Amino acid sequence: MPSFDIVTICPAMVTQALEAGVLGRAIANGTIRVTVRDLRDFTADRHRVVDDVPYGGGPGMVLKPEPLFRALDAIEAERSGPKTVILTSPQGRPFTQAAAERLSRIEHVVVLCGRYEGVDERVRTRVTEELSIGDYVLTGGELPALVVVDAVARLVPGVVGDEASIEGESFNRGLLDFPHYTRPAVVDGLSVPDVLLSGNHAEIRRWRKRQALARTLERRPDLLERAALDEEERIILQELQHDRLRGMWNGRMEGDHERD
Ligand code: 4GX
Repeated sequence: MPSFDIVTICPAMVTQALEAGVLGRAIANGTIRVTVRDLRDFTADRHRVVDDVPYGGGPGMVLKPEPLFRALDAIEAERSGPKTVILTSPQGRPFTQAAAERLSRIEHVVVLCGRYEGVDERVRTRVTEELSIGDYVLTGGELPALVVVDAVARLVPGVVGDEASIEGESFNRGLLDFPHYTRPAVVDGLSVPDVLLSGNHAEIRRWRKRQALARTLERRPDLLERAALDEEERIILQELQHDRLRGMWNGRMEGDHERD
């Protein structure tokens, strides 16, 4: 069974989040196992101090190395086999769906939640990968740890009810998702696109492909460089790029007209 250890100075925040929703159910029924460890339990002093001032001066505090080393020693003593130890930080490599898929094939993953200005640099000797969930600054590594565990756990067979929803989904093919609709067919004067009511499944498939490609081209053109497109998708993409160029050209010509 895949299992995770999360080491944090804020175990309540992590535990609470894990009790709810799809992950909560997967943990309750034993599909995955998550152990939340309080970093303060691995301190040796009366005040359970986990942080200290930075050598060289400067603002803020740094997580002390010994409690993190002792926590990792305790986790390693409980298990054999290779250790995957993740540190979440803005300095990490981007956490992507590809990374989630790789991690979902690993038996046991340890996630260290950083706090304050970060962790003593020597802790990185025990870290196998440093991951960032995005280019913004949070107050701690707990939310990133939960993001990583959530994205990885949902790929474990049995965690998400419908396996087909993982297979067909956005990012699986490296593209953004197509638009979804449900009943009623009209709401507040807004209709569902006719094609989705047509019952023509070949047309519906093509429409969805075009929508997914158009959105990706518009919002995340960077994804198209690595997307795995089939022949039909390559043709649709060429059409969309052609339409886009023509739109820009026509826009310029209208502008010229207005200036006359
Ligand atoms: N994606 N943060 C970590 C403290 C810290 C700093 C350096 C270790 C090294 C973040 C993110 C993120 C804020 C979590 C700083 N820990 N983590 N924390 N974005 O912003 O992963």
